Amino acid sequence: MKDRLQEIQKRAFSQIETAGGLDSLNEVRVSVLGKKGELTALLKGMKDVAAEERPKIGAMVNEARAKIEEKIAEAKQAMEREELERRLATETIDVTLPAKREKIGHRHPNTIALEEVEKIFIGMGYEVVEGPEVEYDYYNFEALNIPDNHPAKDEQDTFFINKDILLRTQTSSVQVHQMERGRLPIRMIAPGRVFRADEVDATHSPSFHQIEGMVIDKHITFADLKGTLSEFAKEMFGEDTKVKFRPHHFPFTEPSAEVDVSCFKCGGKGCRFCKGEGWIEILGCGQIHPHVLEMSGIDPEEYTGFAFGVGLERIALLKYEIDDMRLLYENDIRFLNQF
Ligand code: 2U9
Repeated sequence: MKDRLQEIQKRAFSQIETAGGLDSLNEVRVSVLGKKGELTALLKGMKDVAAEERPKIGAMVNEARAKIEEKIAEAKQAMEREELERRLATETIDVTLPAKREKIGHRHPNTIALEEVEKIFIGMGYEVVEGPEVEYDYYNFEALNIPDNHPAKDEQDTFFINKDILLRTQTSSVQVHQMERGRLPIRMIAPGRVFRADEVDATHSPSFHQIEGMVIDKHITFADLKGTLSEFAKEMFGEDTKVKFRPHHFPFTEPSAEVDVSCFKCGGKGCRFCKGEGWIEILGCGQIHPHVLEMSGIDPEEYTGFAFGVGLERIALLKYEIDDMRLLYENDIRFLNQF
C-alpha cells in the first residue's frame, strides 16, 4: 500500500511538472484526486488493510493528497504568472494613437427649423400650445367656419376614424380649444403633426407638420399681422428679406392673404431656387373671421385677432435647400449627419 502510494505521488509530481497548460494540469488533478481518481481508489481499498494499520495508512494518503494539491496550486500559479508576463510583453498600447471619434446624434432638420420658429415667437411673447392629433370633426372643421357642405372639406382629404372623429388636418383645432377656455388676450403658436390623405411625392406626404399662430386682443388690426409676420420673416430668413402679402381666401380668416418672401438665395433677382420669380411663398394668414370668434364664445365687437399657418417641412426644405420632402422622413443617416 505504502509503495503504491509513493508511486502515485511520484507519477503525479512528474505529470504536474510536464503539464503544458491549465487544462492538462486539471486532467492530472481529476485523474489522481477526483472521485474516480487513483488516490480515491486507493482509499476504497482500505477495507483490505488490517484495522490497526488503517489510521497510519489513512494519514499517509491524506499527506500525499495535500502534497499533490500544493504542487498543483504552485504549478497553476507559475503558469498564470507566465501567461501574464507574456501578455504584458506582447500587448502594448500605443498611447500616441489618435482617439476614436465618438459618433453623436444630430437634430433632425424639422426639429432645428421648429426650434428656430418657436424661439422667434417666444421672443415676441407667444406661448407654445399643443393639442390632440385625434380630433372631433367640430374642432377641425365646423368651428373654423368649414361646414359639412364646404368645398374646403373635400380639398383636405381627411382620414376619418368615424363620422365625428378624425386625424386632424390642421393644428387650428388647438387654437379653437384655447379660445373656448375664454382667457383673453391670447398670443400662441400651435406646432404639431397633421394628416391628409395625400399620395407621397417630392412635396406631399400623408403626415406632415404645421405651425399655426394666433393673436386675439382688443384693437388687433391687419397692421399688427403685417408687422408680426414681417419681423418673423426677417429673423428667419435674414434682415434684408422683403415681404409681400397677396390677397387669398380661407374660410376661417377674412381678409386672408398668402405671404411671399424675397428669395434669400438671389435677393429677388430671380434664380433657379425661386424658379425665376424672385419670391418664395412661405405662409398663409388673415384676420380671424368674426363667425369663428363668435362660435367659440368671443365677442367679435370687442375682440379681434389674426392667425397664420406655415408648413414646417416647407420651411426646413427652403432653409436647407433640400429638394425632396421624402428625405425628411426616410431617416437615412447619411442625410441626417449633415445637420
Ligand atoms: C383659428 C382661426 C384661424 C390659421 C391659418 C393658414 C392661414 C394657412 C396653411 C399653410 C401651409 C396650412 O401647412 S399648410 O398647408 N395654413 O395658410 N392657416 S390662416 O388660421 C386660423 C387658425 C385657427 C381659430
